[in-house]
This record gives sequence, structure tokens and C-alpha cells, in this order.
Amino acid sequence: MNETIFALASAPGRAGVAVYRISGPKAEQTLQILSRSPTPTPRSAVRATIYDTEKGDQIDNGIAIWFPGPKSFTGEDVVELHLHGGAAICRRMLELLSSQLLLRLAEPGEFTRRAVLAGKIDLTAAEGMIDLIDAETEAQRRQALRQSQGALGKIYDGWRKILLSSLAHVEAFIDFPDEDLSIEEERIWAPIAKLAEEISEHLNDNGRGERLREGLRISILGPPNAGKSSLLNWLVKRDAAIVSERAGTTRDVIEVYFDLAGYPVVFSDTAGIRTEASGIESLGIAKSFDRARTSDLKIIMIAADETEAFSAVERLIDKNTIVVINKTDLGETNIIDIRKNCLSIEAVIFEISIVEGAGLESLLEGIAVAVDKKINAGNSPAISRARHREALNECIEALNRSQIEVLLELRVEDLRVAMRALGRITGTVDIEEILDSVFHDFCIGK
Ligand SMILES: Nc1nc2c(ncn2[C@@H]2O[C@H](COP(=O)(O)OP(=O)(O)OP(=O)(O)O)[C@@H](O)[C@H]2O)c(=O)[nH]1
Ligand SMILES: [Mg+2]
Repeated sequence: MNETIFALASAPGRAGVAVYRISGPKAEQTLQILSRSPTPTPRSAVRATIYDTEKGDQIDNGIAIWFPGPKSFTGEDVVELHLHGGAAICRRMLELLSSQLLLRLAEPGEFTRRAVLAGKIDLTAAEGMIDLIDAETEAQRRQALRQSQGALGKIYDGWRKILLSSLAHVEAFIDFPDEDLSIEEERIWAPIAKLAEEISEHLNDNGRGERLREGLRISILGPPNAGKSSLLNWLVKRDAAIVSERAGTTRDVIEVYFDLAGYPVVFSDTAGIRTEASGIESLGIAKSFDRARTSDLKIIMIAADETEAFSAVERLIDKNTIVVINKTDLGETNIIDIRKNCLSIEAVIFEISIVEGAGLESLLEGIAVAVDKKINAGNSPAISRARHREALNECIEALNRSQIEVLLELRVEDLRVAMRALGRITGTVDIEEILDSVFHDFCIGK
């Protein structure tokens, strides 16, 4: 039998309300002892006075909810106590639950782990719950909520069922060989080919789900003195980087995490790129190039009065680039040439003056549109973790092998490998082995 576990489920510290969770076979009895009352109606909030089981006086009064298993989060008997959120109450409650009532403090994520083991939710839904707690922007919250409600799990499980059905047909085919090979093709291999196509499409999503969890990387690049740091400060609405009229002010990459219209982004301000640099400056420039390579989106900026510096950064422009010409207040020089070059590479171009505040709002909108295009979750759930991507890659490799192999036994083995890979994502197989790594990220009480 499982041990009964308890934890403070709300954040520790001074608060209006603190929530304690108890799960396991001793949950009901614990509630009876603490409240000196019979078990309340299931799933209803009832007023409860909580007594000190050692000293006999009251600790606090609040609300108790009784969730008899299996209709509970963990599938076991669960009690939730909503008491006042004070340090003294919390200390005494935790002391009593462990030393007097002999329950065990839950490990991080243990409640959710029990929910998975009881088959209440699958692993992808559990991961969705971690993400929901960690979500900092609207788009992250939406993706996490969908995943916690099983949107991804449903897809992977549906695919597993297709594999399972093909495997069942193979067994039948081996036991009762049929002369008609077209039946084998239709029942076994045609669905597999279609499945392989569907999985490749799902994999081919430019990592938008992962980007949404981790933040889209946007770097601000350009020649020295173009106004890159000024733009960063304007975008994030604070003085994150030093701005000065001296060329070569920024030497290192400055990263700022930001919520851009509901999307998480990480802006990187970089050292100005020019060809004749040495020493520390050239080390900084090497980092700028590095950032240009690893960014999801690049903002390449030049100053209207120094357009000749454009040649140093021109080759960084591609379709993931927004070109910004700053300092239009100083008058144009040969902007037209730059415009022509950018058009040929499909890069979007904006003209702004940071000191005059001109063109900034439309630039911001342009960045938001580009970000939206890259990670808009749309309606189809996206792969949100490297763990899923690895398993899906393994699955697709096995499926592809199964289609070219000649020996039926080998083809069938490939299907089994593919099915196990899918099962690992939702936790249908090898579960204990991967549970630890998943629940590692959880907080205690969840
Ligand atoms: N006239 C004018 N000056 C600007 C504008 N934007 C920025 N500046 C000035 O240009 C100078 C350089 O700005 P920074 O933001 O430090 O430029 P940077 O690209 O980060 O420069 P490095 O870090 O040296 O590569 C500062 O003196 C800014 O005040 C603008 O729109 N018009
Ligand atoms: Mg700078």
C-alpha cells in the first residue's frame, strides 16, 4: 500500500490562504482526527476547525474538502485543507502531520507522479502541468493548458493505436498466411506509410513548441554606433544596456528576457560589427557572429548617416531578418541602394529615429508579426520538449526502415520499436525509468 503523503501545495510565506494536500490511505482518518468531525460530503467545501492533536487547542479554522479515490487528482483518497497562510500555522501543521499523524512529506512532483501511475493523466499532460505552473506569458499559458488537458497525448496515443492495429494484422497474417498480398499491403503497410508521413509533418514544425517554452531568440546586430543598445532599451522599456556616442560601447552580448505581445522572447544586444577590429573588440564581434548564427530572428541595424558600414553586416541578411535603418533624423544618404538589396533577399525593412521616436511603433509591430509567424501555436499542438522530439525521431526512423526491409520478421520488429518510442512519450511503456527525469522539475506539493 502507498504511504500517505502531505505537503503545503501553495507557495510558502505570508498569504491570505495556504493549501495543504494529503493523499493516500490515511487521508480520511487524518481529516477526522484534525477536525474532530465525521468525514464530510465528498467534493464539497466545508467549514472546519483544525485542532492541535498534541496540545488539544485550536490551530486555525478554514475549509476542508474530501475527495475519496478514485475520483481525485492522484486517484487515491485526497484531503485538501485551506487554512490561513501564516508562518506559525504552517510550521505547526507540518509538524503535526509528520510527527503526530505519521504521514510523510511528499517529494517534488509526487502528487502528479501518483496521478500518472494511477492512469489519471499521461506523461505529456503531467509535463503540461509543470509548464502551466512555469508559464510566464499568455502564449506559453495557452500551449501548456492544452497540453495539460491531453492534446498532445491524444495525438501520440492515436498513432500508437494505428501501430498496434497494424501489428495485430501482422500476427494474424503470420498465423493464417493469405495468398493475396494486396490485403497485407492494405491492412498493414498502407496505414504505416500514411502514419510516417503524418509524424514527419509533425516533426517538421521548426521547433515552434520548444521555442514557445524557452523563448524566441532575437539578436540585434549591426555596425558600431548604429543605435542597437538604444533600440534594446526602447524595446524592453528600461536601461538594460549602456548607450554612448563612442563607437564600440557594447563589448559583450546583453540578454534580456521579455514578454512581447504574449510571446516569450530573449533579446540579445551585441557588439558592433566592423572589419578592422582587434583585441577585446574582435572577441566581442566573434560573439556577435555567433549570436547571428544561433538566433531565430535577426534585427540588423545601421545608421542612416553611415550606410557605408552596411557592407560589414550585409551577408548576415536572410529571410529571418528585419533590417532597420536608424537615425533618419540625420537625413538620408544612400538608403535606396540598401532597400533594393534587402528586397531581393525578402528581408523586411523599417526606417526609424530612436531620438525622435519615429517609426518605432510600426517596427515593434513588425517584430511581433515575425515572432507570431515563427511560434504561433495555431490550433495543432506542437512538440514542446526535446524528449518528445527524440522519441518521435526514433519512431520515424523505425517506420522508414519497416518500409524498405524485405523480411517480414524485421519489418515487424521495426514496428515494435516505433511503438515503444511513441509509448515512451506518453508513458505507456518503460514508465518508471523515465518518471524520475520528468518529475525532477516539479515543486513539492504539486
Ligand atoms: N541622431 C540620432 N542619434 C541616435 C539615434 N539612436 C541612437 N542615437 C545615438 O547614437 C549613439 C550610439 O547609440 P548606441 O545605442 O550606443 O549604439 P550601438 O549600436 O549600441 O553602438 P555600439 O555598442 O558601440 O556598437 C548614441 O549617442 C545614441 O544616443 C537616432 O535615432 N538619432
Ligand atoms: Mg551598444
